[in-house]
Amino acid sequence: MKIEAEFVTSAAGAGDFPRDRLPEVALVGRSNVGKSSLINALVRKPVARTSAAPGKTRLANFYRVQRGISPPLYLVDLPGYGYARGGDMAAREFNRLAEAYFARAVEQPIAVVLLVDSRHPGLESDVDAWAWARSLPCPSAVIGTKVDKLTRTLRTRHARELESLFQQPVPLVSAVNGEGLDALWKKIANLPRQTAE
Ligand SMILES: Nc1nc2c(ncn2[C@@H]2O[C@H](COP(=O)(O)OP(=O)(O)OP(=O)(O)O)[C@@H](O)[C@H]2O)c(=O)[nH]1
Ligand SMILES: [Mg+2]
Repeated sequence: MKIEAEFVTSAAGAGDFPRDRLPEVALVGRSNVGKSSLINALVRKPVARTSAAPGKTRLANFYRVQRGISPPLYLVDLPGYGYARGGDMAAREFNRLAEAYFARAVEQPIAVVLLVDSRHPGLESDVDAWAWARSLPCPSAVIGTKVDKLTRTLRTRHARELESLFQQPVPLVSAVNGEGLDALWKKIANLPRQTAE
């Protein structure tokens, strides 16, 4: 399947978001969980900057993506929450940007995808983030990253734990070996137009 992807803009606040009303899929999750890497894996091109050190993505970055004959959409890479070295400043910065970003959900289709590290199910910050995501007027989904790092036994155990925590199937994906990416595409392609539960 042919995938076209291009970086469009970095947004620091309300005035900077695209205005063309394309559906958007926003990736949120702790710093270092693999948001930028997942975008690169989904579009099979290194469009987003990644780093082994947390706190790499500091603005909302918009990538215009078209997969096969599906209508185009934006994948939106948001800064991570819980960026240790940035402390409270980074948390406030994330909140401010996220608030401005998701305020647009009343005007246009935005879906929120929460990424959690499949090695660490049930972190308090992830559970809090899920409650917050569910409170938005947006359809939402949760996925587990870095599944390539799990043994077979842990994969089964953590998949069950994640499903029970988030009360829905939690697809496990890897940006390193591509596992789960086709299924994820199917899940997110129509997500922005679905109604929030
Ligand atoms: N093994 C493995 N490593 C991954 C995977 N996805 C990301 N990583 C690694 O995790 C680290 C963080 O990845 P990023 O994509 O930069 O994480 P991020 O969520 O964008 O982080 P911030 O921008 O700081 O919020 C990098 O060292 C990646 O190589 C994966 O699926 N498997
Ligand atoms: Mg990033």
